[in-house]
Amino acid sequence: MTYVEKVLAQLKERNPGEPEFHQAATEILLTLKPVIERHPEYERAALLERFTEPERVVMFRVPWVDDKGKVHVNRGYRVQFNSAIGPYKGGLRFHPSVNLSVIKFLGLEQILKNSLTGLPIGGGKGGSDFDPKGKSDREVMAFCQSFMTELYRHIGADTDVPAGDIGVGAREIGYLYGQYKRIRDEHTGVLTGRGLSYGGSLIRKEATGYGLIYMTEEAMRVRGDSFEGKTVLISGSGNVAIYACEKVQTLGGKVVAMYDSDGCIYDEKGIDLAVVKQIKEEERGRIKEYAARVPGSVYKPGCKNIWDIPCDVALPCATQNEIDAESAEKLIKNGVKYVAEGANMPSTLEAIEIFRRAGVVFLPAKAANAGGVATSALEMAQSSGRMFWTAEQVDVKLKEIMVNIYHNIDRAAKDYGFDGDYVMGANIAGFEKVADAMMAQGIV
Ligand code: NDP
Ligand code: 2IT
Repeated sequence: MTYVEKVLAQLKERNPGEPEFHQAATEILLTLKPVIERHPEYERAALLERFTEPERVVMFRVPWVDDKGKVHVNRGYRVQFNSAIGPYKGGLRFHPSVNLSVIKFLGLEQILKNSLTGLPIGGGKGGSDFDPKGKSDREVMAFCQSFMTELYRHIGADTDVPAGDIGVGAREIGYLYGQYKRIRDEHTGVLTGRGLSYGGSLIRKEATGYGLIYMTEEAMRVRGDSFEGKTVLISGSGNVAIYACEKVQTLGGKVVAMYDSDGCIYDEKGIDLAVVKQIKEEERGRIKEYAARVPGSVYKPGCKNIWDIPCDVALPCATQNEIDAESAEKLIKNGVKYVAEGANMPSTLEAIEIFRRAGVVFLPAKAANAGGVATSALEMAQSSGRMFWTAEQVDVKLKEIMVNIYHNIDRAAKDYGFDGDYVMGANIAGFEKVADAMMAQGIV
């Protein structure tokens, strides 16, 4: 058994019942074999054992009272995974499917993603099994205040800086920040994705979606290709999906389908994004409404069949494991050329293998969706400097970062003899910097 296989087997044994964490660790560790072969000193320093063991895991009770006076108890998490290259940084997810396995897979991915941005941020992730859907603003506020009443003691602008993820947007960040400030009595960059009136950065809201498209555009450009005239599928209809759609449309692509967890809309003429924004951002409604408002569009209950629709570009922007082997086969049969992951781990290990064998240009999440956290780091820089950059300044930096990441993962893949394999490239390029920093800092 090689060192990598031994660490992976131990990880599965030590962390039973955590399938998402096993999946992310398997994908990452197996691609690191050639790096380990070049660096035998890593095994002597138990580097992979340390890399896959979170520095700290916090789990806590979050009690809150609903509008009818009923008391609820949710579970809160913060996994502070790796601080070798900077303070822990990563989002908070509020969704009923959240458990320790989900937060650990997201945290592990975040370490390498944050390294790829080239900015000084370590990896962390947190969240709760609380479901903000269908709750009143007061209920969401009550939950956020209770959540922060425990979380505040573990975070700080130079220690750990949470942000949004599924179910955590501007409203939740506002309530969380308000409670942090009230307890600590200080204004700091302790959360990113803040509103513009209290320290947020321009373009943070758009950054993950825009960044995804900037990287895909670069992968197209080097192949003499572009978004012009391309048919695009985007899963989800949340923050990442909406701003990916916006950028695709400005580059001349046609987005024909989006979804939420109830069902999928198909609009042959191209999605009218203003209608989607109105429904999702203003009304917090369901995507089904779109078909009622836009003549010629159709709604299909159940969201998985989005991948049956023929397209040139597929952009999964909802959640983990939304593209399985069957969906990957369908996409390939229908001629997909590019798959770029806006969501975290949206493709199963089998689906990735199918894309790889078919020669699809596959841009993995930790590279393709790094624009969000990169812009969070730009928000941290603005907070520390007590100043703001213009939207154009932030957007230029974001684009530069995404283009750089593309070339770094391309170079790392080539360097190790895996030309065009961006899963290898992203894991290797992300890991090299973290490994170097961990080795330099001794056994900690
Ligand atoms: P939002 O909460 O804004 O939107 C999530 C979207 O995905 C909604 O349309 C939601 O539908 C759908 N969705 C969520 N869970 C499921 C599910 N189990 N099955 C089907 N659909 C689902 O989240 P974001 O747009 O912020 O996040 C989307 C993805 O992007 C996540 O994987 C996140 O980790 C990743 N990401 C986000 C970043 C950010 O900056 N926000 C940065 C990098 C990655 P419904 O409303 O019905 O639940
Ligand atoms: O998955 C992610 O990178 C995010 N949810 C964004 C994290 C951040 O700190 O901006």
